[in-house]
Parts: sequence; structure tokens; C-alpha cells
Amino acid sequence: SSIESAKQLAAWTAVDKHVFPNHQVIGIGSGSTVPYVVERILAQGPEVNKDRVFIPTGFQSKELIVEAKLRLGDADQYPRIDVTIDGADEVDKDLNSIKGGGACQLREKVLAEAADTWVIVADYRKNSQVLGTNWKQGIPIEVVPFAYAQVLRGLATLGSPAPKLRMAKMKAGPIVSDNGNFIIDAPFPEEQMKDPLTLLTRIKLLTGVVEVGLFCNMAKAVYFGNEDGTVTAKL
Ligand code: DER
Repeated sequence: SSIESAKQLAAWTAVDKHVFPNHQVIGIGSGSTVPYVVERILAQGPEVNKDRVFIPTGFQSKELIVEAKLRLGDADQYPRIDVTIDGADEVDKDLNSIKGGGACQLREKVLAEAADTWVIVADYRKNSQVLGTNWKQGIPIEVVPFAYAQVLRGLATLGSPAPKLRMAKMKAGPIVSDNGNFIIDAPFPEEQMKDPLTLLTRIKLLTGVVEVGLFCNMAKAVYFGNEDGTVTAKL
């Protein structure tokens, strides 16, 4: 499909431009775009990959690395990462992004911060001017289960019209993250989404919030694959 080839195009471009032979520690994000990142890294050949170590941002990301027979490393062994490549749910004109559609944003943000270079790869659906234009599910927020009801109230006070606990589809009850926490999805009015950094700091201060799916001033570059086979880079 044009969406899958757009994801592959973005991923291949990012690897070609940002994953160099001297890079030894590589962070691998989560979602359906990053498998194409691993695919392109494998294509760099066994010689360059045999000494590399790959740090996952969650269970799915770990499985991806293991299935590709690449060497798995832990974040606590490698606090400094050469380059991390990850997906996103939406990216604005200033390279701020909404992440957490896959409920992995806590570990993703840890590895984004640990990386000298953090790059986002996505298909054209994620390319926006203002966050919230295309991604209507709200900001994903990881919260400790004990505090979720109180965080819902706090988010409403901050201006969210309909904060919701993310319920599982094939399990009775809420989604549980790789860290054993719940996810709340909180939409905000466009005015507030125009200043994601302010919103991030306000949400992060709510007691019980573990991590917020707003990544501000972190990405070095974003690559979008387009329907027509071109790539749009935001730098
Ligand atoms: O949860 C996340 O932030 C992931 O990166 C994910 O949402 C990216 O989505 P994708 O499947 O479109 O790559």
C-alpha cells in the first residue's frame, strides 16, 4: 500500500542519512514504521552490524531486534546512544511530536534523550503544522494506576474536554504498558496544542503522571514518506 511504502521510504532515508559505520550503539523505537529501519540497517551488512548493539524501546521493539538476530543491549548498560530512530503519531512545523499511540512513550523518551541524534520516521499522514490536526485520539499519558482518576480530573482542569482511560480491545479492562502503568488519552483545544511545551510541563506536573506523549525540541530531523514516492524532510 502507499502508506507502507511511504513508511519504508522514510525509514530507509533516515538510516542512509544518519546511521554511519562508526555508530556502535543504536536505539530502535516502537510501532509499524521502525521494522523498515531495522530492514535498512540489516542491509548495511553483517560486517558493520556484527559489533553493534541495539537498545529497544519496549517489548515489540525488543522482539524486532531479536528476530533480526542483532545484538540486544539494555538501556542501563548504554546510557549514551549514538542514534535513535523512532516513529511518531504526528509532527508539527517545529518538529514537536505526539507519541504514545503504541503506549511506548516512556521508554521511547528515555532513549530519545540518551541519543546524540534522535530522528523520527513517518508516513505522510503524520505531517502537520499544528499537533492535533490529524491525530484526534488525544495526547497519550502514562500514569500510575493508583492515580488515574485524579489525573483525569487534573487534565480536565488543564482544559482537556474529554480525557479517557485507554481500554484494551482483547482484554477486559484498561491497556497496561510495558512498565505496568495505565494510559490516558487527553485531547486539548487547538490553541493549547500550538504551544506543546507549555502543555507538556503542565501535564507532567500532575501527581501520578509518569510520562507525557509530547516530545518537544528533541528531534534532529523528521522524514515523511509521501504517496508520490518522494520524501519530505523537516530539519
Ligand atoms: O507509540 C509511538 O509513539 C510509536 O512510535 C507509534 O505511535 C508510531 O506509529 P507508527 O506505527 O505509525 O510508526
